[in-house]
Amino acid sequence: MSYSDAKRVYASFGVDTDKALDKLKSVSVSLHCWQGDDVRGFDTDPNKPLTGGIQTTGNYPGRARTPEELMADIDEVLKLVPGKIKMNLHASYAIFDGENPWVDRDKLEPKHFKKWVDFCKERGLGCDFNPTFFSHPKCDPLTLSSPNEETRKFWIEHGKASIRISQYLAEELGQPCVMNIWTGDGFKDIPADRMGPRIRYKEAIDEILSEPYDFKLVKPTIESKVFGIGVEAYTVGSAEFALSYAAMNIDKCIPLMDNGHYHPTEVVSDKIPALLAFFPEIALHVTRPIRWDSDHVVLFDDETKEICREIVRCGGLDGKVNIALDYFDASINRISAWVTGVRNVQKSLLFALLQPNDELKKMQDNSDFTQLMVVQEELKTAPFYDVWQEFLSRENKPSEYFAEVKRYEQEVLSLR
Ligand code: RNT
Ligand code: ZN
Repeated sequence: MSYSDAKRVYASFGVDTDKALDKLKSVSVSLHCWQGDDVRGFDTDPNKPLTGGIQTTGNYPGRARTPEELMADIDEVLKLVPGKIKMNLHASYAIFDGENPWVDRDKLEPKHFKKWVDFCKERGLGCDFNPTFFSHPKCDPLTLSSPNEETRKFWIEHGKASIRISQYLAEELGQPCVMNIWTGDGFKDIPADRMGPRIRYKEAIDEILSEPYDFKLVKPTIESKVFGIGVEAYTVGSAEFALSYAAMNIDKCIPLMDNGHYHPTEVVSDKIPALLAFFPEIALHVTRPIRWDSDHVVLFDDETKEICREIVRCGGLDGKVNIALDYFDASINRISAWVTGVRNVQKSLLFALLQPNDELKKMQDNSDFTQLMVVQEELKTAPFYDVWQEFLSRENKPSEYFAEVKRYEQEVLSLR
């Protein structure tokens, strides 16, 4: 089938494929730098274990070891993904050199991200940011919720430094910077005090957000989690904690949902309209949970499609939903992991944009559930492939990317 045939099929369902393609082009997806080096960063010993309840597994050759290697790998990804991309950095990816020697996380400054700003400017990208509250000797193991004054102070200073860096990124790049606060604070076993750490966490975030910033440019987000590896019994920043914090501070921050951070039968797709009934803006980490792991490569699967359908149906593409990727797989080619995940989010968004959403809503409101089921099922086998191929060709991106991934692996990654 060709694009024009596919266009006709979708038109018979009342869908304009050209309109869908135009919309998809404008949606920005935030690309997580940490897929390229298994979340190691450049500011601490790269051979230390990851802490904070997250883990990468696998030892596929070719991980990026320096800023130069990571940037080269991101360029390779940008060659292979269509659509609008934004960078997403963690503070641990600060770049130190002779002029700007190493400083600890509480002393980070915008200048440590100047090379990233240059990288983004040259490629016309915006940039999101994350303070890094894990994999560091000052995790005791708690950070913002630690009972130790000195530990807490260190991490609060890191949070404030991150606000200043986020403001710098937004100003330099002319696009808002989403700054995500996530800590892996929690306990392996049944705690004696669940309230104390949460009060300290709340007060610590208050202090971080007391650092001046323009809320139109810097969008602090609060990410919740259900449990992590080694912190199975209790997570300080639980769903209720994070959501309540965001709800009580609606003029200062927004909630972030990572779809790997809930109980297995809970779905973020259903939570999107629930939150948008109250919050003008939300943020997402799109990932794929499997059993105990929340960070597998995003696939073109039912829940990713459903998440994107809710984003589209709730008007999320008009500035209400900030979409970021968050996964890390060290067991396969990392470029491929990145590209596959980005493309699958975009495919899911396109799939959602190719639904006759107004018609489907009408069927629901008229209690015409029989037709609703039939039409939704018929649409699953509509010629989606041809519309996706059209998007790639309009964006001048190759349809097939595995051969190029393999070439880069042979010529670049395997030499590391
Ligand atoms: C961890 C959280 C968090 C991290 C990144 C690296 O479970 O999802 O967002 O993955 O900050
Ligand atoms: Zn996340």
